[in-house]
Amino acid sequence: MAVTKGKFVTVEGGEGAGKSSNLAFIRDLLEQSGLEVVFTREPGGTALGEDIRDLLLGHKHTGMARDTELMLMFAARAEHLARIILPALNAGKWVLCDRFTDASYAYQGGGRGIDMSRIQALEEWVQQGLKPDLTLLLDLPIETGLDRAGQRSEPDRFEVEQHAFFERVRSTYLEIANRDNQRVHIIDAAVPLVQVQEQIRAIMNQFIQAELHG
Ligand code: Z5A
Repeated sequence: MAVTKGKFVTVEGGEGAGKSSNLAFIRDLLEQSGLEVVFTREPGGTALGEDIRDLLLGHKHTGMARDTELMLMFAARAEHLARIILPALNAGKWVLCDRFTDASYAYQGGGRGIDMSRIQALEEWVQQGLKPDLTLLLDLPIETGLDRAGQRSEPDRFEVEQHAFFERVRSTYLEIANRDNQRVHIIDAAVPLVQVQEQIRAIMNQFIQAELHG
């Protein structure tokens, strides 16, 4: 499964980090370089995955067991890989995904306290070696992110969590970035959008140049 042609780019971050605000910008950068981009998200990205997303983010199953939550994330991911991500990569397209498995480590591992080795076992089973080629982690203090997110619609099943949950999510993301610093780039997302996009542009241009021109 790990043999692919296109490149796999993911964007991660906590609440209100600005993923939605920056994904279109990243997509434009890729397309301006002449790349064919498949833009998708997790949980979701397929018809079945979007149904699972509704179960995960909605309030119908408040109190869902944490193992159920983790396995639903990976069930949606298995479908997403089989139907969207792998066919696109194998066809030479680039895939730009709003969240992926780092979020399972951050939210289900860090946030909910599931043993990381159990998440790793699912990752190996479902992904069989496939990992993103590049990940942008939009990082900012919890308070700033919650203030920004609070100005939007109804909170989902994750957004109603307590401050300590989001601190654990953030520190797990930062641990991943420090451990896997070739793949994961930390973006300071607390600054104005134009400055966030300057950081993103620098990393994306360097990555695209390296991939296209060696
Ligand atoms: N999840 C999980 O637990 N495990 C997994 O494996 C996966 C996911 C894959 C999916 O939600 C949820 O699933 C997520 C983790 C969990 N938890 N939650 N919640 P999502 O990713 O779809 O939703 P989200 O995290 O809430 O992201 P979002 O809705 O896309 O928000 P955002 O991207 O973080 O922020 P935004 O909408 O771009 O910006 C928020 C506001 O801030 C907005 O008004 C912007 O105009 C403003 N903004 C953005 N940037 C700036 C700057 N730089 N300055 C000032 N204001 C700004």
